[in-house]
Amino acid sequence: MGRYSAFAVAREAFRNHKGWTRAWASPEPKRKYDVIIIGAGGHGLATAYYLGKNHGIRNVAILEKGWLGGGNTGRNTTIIRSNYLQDPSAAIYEKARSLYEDLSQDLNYNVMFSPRGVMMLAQTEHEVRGYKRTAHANALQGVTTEYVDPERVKELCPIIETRGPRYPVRGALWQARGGTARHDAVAWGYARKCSEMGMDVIQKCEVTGVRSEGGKVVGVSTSKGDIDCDKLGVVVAGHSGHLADMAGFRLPIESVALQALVSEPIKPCMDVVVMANTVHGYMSQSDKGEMVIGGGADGYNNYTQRGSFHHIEETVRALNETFPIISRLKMLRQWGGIVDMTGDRSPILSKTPLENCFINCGWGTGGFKAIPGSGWGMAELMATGHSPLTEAYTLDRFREGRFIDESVAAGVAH
Ligand code: FAD
Ligand code: PYC
Repeated sequence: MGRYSAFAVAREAFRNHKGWTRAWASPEPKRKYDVIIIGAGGHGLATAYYLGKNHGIRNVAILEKGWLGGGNTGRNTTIIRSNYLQDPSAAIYEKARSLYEDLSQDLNYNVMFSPRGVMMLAQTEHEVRGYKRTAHANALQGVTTEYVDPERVKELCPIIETRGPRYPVRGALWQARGGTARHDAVAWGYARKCSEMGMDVIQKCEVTGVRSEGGKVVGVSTSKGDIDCDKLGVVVAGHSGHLADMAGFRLPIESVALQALVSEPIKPCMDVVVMANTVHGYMSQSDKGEMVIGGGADGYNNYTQRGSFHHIEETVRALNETFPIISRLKMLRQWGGIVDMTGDRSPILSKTPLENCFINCGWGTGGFKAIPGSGWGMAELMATGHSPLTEAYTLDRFREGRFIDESVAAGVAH
């Protein structure tokens, strides 16, 4: 699927409007559900959707303390790729990428998936070796990527200065079927489908406690009262530590702000996504013409869901050398989200010490791309107790030392 015109987007929004109403109206919670999912971000909503679609479990509530997609899902820079190194990562990220290809049709909602191609620049010898290695690993995993030389980089993205003084471009890892999608639409599309299946998407409903009996979850306390459930899915990204605390266990997660910014809109000048991980910067152009720009995660733990001036300077300065064209652009707005980082930069999709309580977190700086695959696997895990997609991502791996090291692929989080 290619890009959509503004008209097509407006028409789609109009058609979809009727379906939104129920989700936005936030029904009053019932007293008891088969499954409660905490967190109406992409991962929580996708989990609920595939519970209904793939496993016929529809007596489900998704509880959200704010609004639909108001967490990281609506704050990210929408890069979708599956060029990771380790086999379990390739499996879940490629499953997600392939589901994105047909997601608009599946949800009957235009998520504007745009497979425009993603390249990760190699600007040091270390990166050249790392990305060549990833390209070989991807070939074995059935993930289509290639290592390209600087001439091809320039062909794919003419605005790049490949001969930069400090970090010349030595090549890139290129994934032609990677790209972007509209982040809000992903949340809205899943929410509407959940709502159509009879699930309750309840906004402004903060979970304040997890209730258990005999080591087994029985429900949650919320700002709208107590609600019972047979199974609980905790899918709250940067707030995972708090929720785990309520459920009586600890997580190897650190919460950090990740910031991004957009420029004033300019004429189309870049139709691929570029990540420059050595200098900590990445950029793409939105359909409106804004340059969408991001850099590294904050260097200290915090829950500050906002942007900061020093970050603009750091990120834009880093990118200037590779993209001299941005040096005189005006920046329009900036923001931040709280990302949930694990030590090995891989997620956790797992049972927990509390029976029937499951957790999906640790996506850190890179979970938008994973939403459909994560939802698929998490739903299978919650419905059947096992999923091939999630089996490597247990909490136990941190105790047992079975890390899934993705610090190179995570890029902005390394
Ligand atoms: P969220 O969308 O944060 O959803 C969790 C929800 O839980 C929130 O809505 C929150 O309000 C709710 N919640 C929390 N506590 C409670 C409670 N007590 N009760 C009820 N609800 C609660 N990933 C990529 O793949 N590509 C990118 O280009 C990319 N860029 C990024 C850029 C930025 C600036 C940021 C911040 C992130 C980026 N990411 C990217 C990462 C990606 O956004 C996240 O990994 C992903 O969105 C996480 O989704 P989620 O559903 O787990 O979390
Ligand atoms: O995971 O591809 C990614 C990403 C890019 C920017 C932030 N995260």
